[in-house]
Amino acid sequence: MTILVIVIIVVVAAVLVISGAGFAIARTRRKGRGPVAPPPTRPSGAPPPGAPPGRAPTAPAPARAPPEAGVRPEAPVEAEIEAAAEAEAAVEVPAAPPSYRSRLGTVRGLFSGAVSALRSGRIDAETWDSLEEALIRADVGVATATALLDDLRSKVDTKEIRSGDDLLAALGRSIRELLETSGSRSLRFDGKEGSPDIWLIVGVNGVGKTTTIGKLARRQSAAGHSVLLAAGDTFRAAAADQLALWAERTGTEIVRGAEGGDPSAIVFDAVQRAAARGNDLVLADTAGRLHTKVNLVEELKKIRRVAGREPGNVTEVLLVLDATTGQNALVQARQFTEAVEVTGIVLTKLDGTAKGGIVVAVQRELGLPVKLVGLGEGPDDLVDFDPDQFVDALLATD
Ligand SMILES: Nc1nc2c(ncn2[C@@H]2O[C@H](COP(=O)(O)OP(=O)(O)O)[C@@H](O)[C@H]2O)c(=O)[nH]1
Ligand SMILES: [Mg+2]
Repeated sequence: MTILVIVIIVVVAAVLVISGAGFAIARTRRKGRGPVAPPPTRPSGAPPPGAPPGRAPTAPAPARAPPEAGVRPEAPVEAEIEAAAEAEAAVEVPAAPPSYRSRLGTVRGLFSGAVSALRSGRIDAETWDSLEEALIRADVGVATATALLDDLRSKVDTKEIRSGDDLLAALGRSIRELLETSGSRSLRFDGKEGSPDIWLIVGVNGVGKTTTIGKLARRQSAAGHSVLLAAGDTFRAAAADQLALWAERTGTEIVRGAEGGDPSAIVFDAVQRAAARGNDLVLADTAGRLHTKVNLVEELKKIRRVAGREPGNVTEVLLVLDATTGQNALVQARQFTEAVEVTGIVLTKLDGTAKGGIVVAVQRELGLPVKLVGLGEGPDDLVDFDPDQFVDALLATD
């Protein structure tokens, strides 16, 4: 009898232990965060506000970081599992860059009707209309769209182009040609001893300057640079706070000053400090107040002058343009290029806009290379502009 009771107790205890372990494993798996990260290589960061959930890898929250908006408080058990997972994967590993095809959905939608018609072999008045409408709505520019289609029409008339597929291929080649640039698309970095490279980031409010600096800080740090951020937008305190958050996330240092302070002084301090401490790259944020245009122009000129003083070496002045603003971006660009010699364009928000054709207009009308494009709000969503991938994504049917 006693033996029977002991056996029953042992069996019940075993069942409880096994089911408890199974439950814990199931919970851990449910919370799984994708593939196991390779060994840590660099400091970590948390996802930025607005980053799609689950896209950015988790990292320990920086001591000063405020709670992320929209993050659900964890239950105690989940918090424990989370803490264990975070201790394991102590640093964030940059995610693979997003593909053009996956992020250009909106502008691709404009072309899908014409592209499907051409793939099925149709070249009729409706196809031409549909192509023209897509090009114009995508903000390629009316004159450019008309010239492009006139050229293709004449090739169809002379039977140089015979099938829908050939026309599609010719269209792709023509758009690709429009994207040719005499300027280099690579970001210039001289890396002279004791003379930090400075990349100035300019553009109107809200286009994505600060976010681009955060993304660049991450990219360039990952590429082995020692990056220092200069909070040159002193117009609002929040602007420097936003940059400070990116500095924490990307493990970079920041030089900031008081709200309303002189941005040139901050950039100057940043360059001095970078030279003294061996940072090889300074990314300088600026304010973009178009409504005080005269001041802006003078301020930018001064920042550019001061940044270029010994030991500073300004190697890029990147103008950030928001693709969703379409042709307005060109107007802004002209105002900025009057003030400073811009070396390249960063076109942000190409994801989620039907105006991706602005990339053609920007390059043709400004004669400046589009160097980088923003394909999302996350820290890894800044990619080199690749015309082949862009055209391929635009005219793909899959
Ligand atoms: N979808 C998308 N949003 C972006 C991109 N770049 C910046 N943003 C968002 O645009 C808004 C303004 O960016 P911010 O960097 O503050 O602009 P700034 O005023 O020029 O410094 C923020 O909500 C960013 O998350 C991008 O490439 N794609
Ligand atoms: Mg900003």
